[in-house]
Amino acid sequence: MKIFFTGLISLAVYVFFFPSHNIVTRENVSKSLFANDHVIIKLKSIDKTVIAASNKENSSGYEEILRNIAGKLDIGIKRIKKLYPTDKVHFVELAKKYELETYYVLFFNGKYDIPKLCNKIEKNNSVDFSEPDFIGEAGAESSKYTRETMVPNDEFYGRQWGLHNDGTTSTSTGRPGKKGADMNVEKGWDIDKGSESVIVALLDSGVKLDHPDLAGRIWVNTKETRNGRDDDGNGMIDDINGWNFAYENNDVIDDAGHGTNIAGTVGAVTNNAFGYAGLDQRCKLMICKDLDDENLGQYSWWSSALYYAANNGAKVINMSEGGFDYSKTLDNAINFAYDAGCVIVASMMNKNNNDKYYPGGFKNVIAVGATDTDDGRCREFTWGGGSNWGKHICVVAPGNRIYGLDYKDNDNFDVYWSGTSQATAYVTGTASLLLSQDPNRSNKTIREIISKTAKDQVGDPREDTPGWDEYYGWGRVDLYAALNYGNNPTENKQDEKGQESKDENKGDKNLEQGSQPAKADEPNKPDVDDKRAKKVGR
Ligand SMILES: [Ca+2]
Ligand SMILES: [Ca+2]
Ligand SMILES: [Ca+2]
Ligand SMILES: [Ca+2]
Repeated sequence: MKIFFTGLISLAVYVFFFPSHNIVTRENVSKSLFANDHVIIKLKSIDKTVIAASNKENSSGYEEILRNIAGKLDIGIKRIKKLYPTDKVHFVELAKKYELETYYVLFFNGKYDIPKLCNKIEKNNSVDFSEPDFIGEAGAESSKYTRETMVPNDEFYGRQWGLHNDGTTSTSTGRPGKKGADMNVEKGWDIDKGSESVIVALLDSGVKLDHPDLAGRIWVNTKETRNGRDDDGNGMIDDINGWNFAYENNDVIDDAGHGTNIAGTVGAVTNNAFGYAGLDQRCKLMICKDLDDENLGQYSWWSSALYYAANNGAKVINMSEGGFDYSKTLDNAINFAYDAGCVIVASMMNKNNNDKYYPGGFKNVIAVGATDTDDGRCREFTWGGGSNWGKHICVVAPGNRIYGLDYKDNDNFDVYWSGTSQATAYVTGTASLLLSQDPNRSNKTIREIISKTAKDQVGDPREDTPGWDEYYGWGRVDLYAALNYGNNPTENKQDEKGQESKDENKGDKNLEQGSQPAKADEPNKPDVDDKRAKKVGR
């Protein structure tokens, strides 16, 4: 018999009580979610000559402006936080271009109508804009699974249908799996297994740093030592393996589980007769914890994590997370990281509809949907939901029932997660392998190769029409084809055909849906107490 423990994120939790981050919801009005004890304020850049004459640091000048604004509006300031702690070493000019030093988070005492407050703040002449600190969530949910008949041995690779699909795993809706409906990795690994010089940033819930199946895979900031000082001048103190943006410290241990599954999917130690195989066998994983212990994340955390990842050498940024709200702040942070050369991969999210989620909805992001074991769009994950679609989708990849590493127990391998999160991790691994093969490839080139070599018309022909379509994007990613790019004369032909389809921007289709959006919003969190016990920070 199967035993499921679900980690469903509950809207009821947001509504009734959320002690650590003061979350409110306006679910009955829209789907916006934002923090209610602070707002983001983007100030106008101060004239540098004025600053010089007044003999003040820029930051104290900005803080003075913020205090004036708060004073006029009678807001009691609790704390002023720079959204982007100044990195004095990396991409200094680019940071100026994007005016990152003018972004602040203003924490206040008392309760306010946040959108109204932002409007009032925006009326001040010194302010470019003010917006709520929106909240998104991880793009997957977990289940635990006890197998009924198969006798497990110590080789779990057979469960990883996304890497090698033998057709024995059925879809969530009971359709048979399809042999070969996978990332085509075994042939891909003959071409390239990865490179230690490629850094992949995981913007997620953290990672189980001591997991033996991640040994040697975690990025180490060699310019930093544990001494209470910011040795490398990147704005963060003792950031050895990354940074915890959710709790503002250097402890990047996973307290929610999502991040450890993603880390293993991208980069579990392969071929060590233990646990699972990672798609990229050598890249280094930079841990940017930007989801809290409930797998929720504020956009301010995501934005400063993007800044950190880009500054500290990440070439690929995995964002298996998404929020419903558009944000200028997050948009700007994405563009900064993209201009810094990063490939940014993010989830379409899991509502089985065409709602647009961010950062997946931004132009400079590779937005990834999920397929099931039959190569069809996942219309129902193991826990419900389904892979979103829309005009911004780039590609799809396996994302249902993705077994991986557990964040609590190094010897437990009976955990799988399902969602566009896992599909995102597979595309991230593809991108990092393409960079291993040729480190000079730009983010634009990486996107092109992944798009052009994706397998078209693998799913339901009513959705997966020839060329790009809004359900599968360019198709299901194929690692071998990607690494073999340039050696296959049929690739360009497919691309031309697909580009035409994309430009047409298909209208609505009257498609029969395989499943209804499932009850992802119902509270069901049996292990909450354990999570509370492990909570870090504040
Ligand atoms: Ca540092
Ligand atoms: Ca230090
Ligand atoms: Ca392994
Ligand atoms: Ca298609």
